[in-house]
Amino acid sequence: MTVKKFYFIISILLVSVLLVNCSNETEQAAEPGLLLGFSQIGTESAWRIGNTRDIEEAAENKGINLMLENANQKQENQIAAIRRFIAYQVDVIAFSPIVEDGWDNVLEEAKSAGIPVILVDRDISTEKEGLTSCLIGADFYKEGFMAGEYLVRKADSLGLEHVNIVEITGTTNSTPMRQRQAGFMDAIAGDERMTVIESIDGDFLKSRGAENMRYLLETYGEDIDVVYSHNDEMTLGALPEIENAGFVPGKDIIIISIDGGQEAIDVLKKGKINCVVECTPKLGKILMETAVKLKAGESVQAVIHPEEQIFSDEMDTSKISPRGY
Ligand code: GZL
Repeated sequence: MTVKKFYFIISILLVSVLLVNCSNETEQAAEPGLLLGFSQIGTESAWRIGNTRDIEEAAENKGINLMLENANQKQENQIAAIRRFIAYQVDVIAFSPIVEDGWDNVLEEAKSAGIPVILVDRDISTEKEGLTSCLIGADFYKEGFMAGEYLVRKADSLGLEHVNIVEITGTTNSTPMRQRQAGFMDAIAGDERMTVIESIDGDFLKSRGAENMRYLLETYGEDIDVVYSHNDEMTLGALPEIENAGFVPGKDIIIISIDGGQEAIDVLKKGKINCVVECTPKLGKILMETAVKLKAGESVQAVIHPEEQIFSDEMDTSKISPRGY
């Protein structure tokens, strides 16, 4: 074999190895990104807006194609969106159910289409097995329990003998409403000083928080010792009503709230709210990681709860770092 022929054969071999590598790389690059359909409840609160933003950022960071639909607080819009995701044959469906009931039919359709479903933030109530793969969201019962435990400590520190509580709840039949109420009631159950004089649905909305607080002040006036509000929006709606009625929130009336958004934390720092239980909206990263695992056919945890804390007038609130929502 001449030297010339030897080098020719070597160069052919080198070029073919390079071509094989390139084709593998293009196959890897051509691997289609995951398509995730997400039905979001709406834009009812700073928490919800922060949650949407976090999910969008996490999808972008992970290279996941996100089809996000806003249901404007209507369950029928969420059901229609899930049906569109099925028709579009997305890889994974995720949604935050505005209420717990009424999902069986559409989730049976997703199951029949072989599309895994992730619950984000809130849960569903169903007798059927295997409709969803995972719930990623807060332990709302624990949030309510922490709020109740704070009130017991506050009553002790103030030497209160009777504590009249009004509760402004979130959307009736939603998971956060049901469990924040259950946790709070369980935490105060053994304490004879505590009386819940009325619970009223504020639907997590600022306007309803104000409206409900006006009614409660007109009805019970100075008999109100505590407002337990299921989210910051309703709390922020209630505060001006309390002041308009001549009471000092945080002093004349103990104010307990949940979410932990920046606006409520700023009011906590001014002493007009006494306690804010954190409910983080930052679920995007774990959602994307879970969606990738499900698309790959891997098993995932059935329930994933983020770590959460409590902010209150028991601590140096000046040290609370920026909240990001
Ligand atoms: C809680 C979430 C609730 C927030 C509200 O995870 O479902 O819905 O507490 C939001 O602010 O409207």
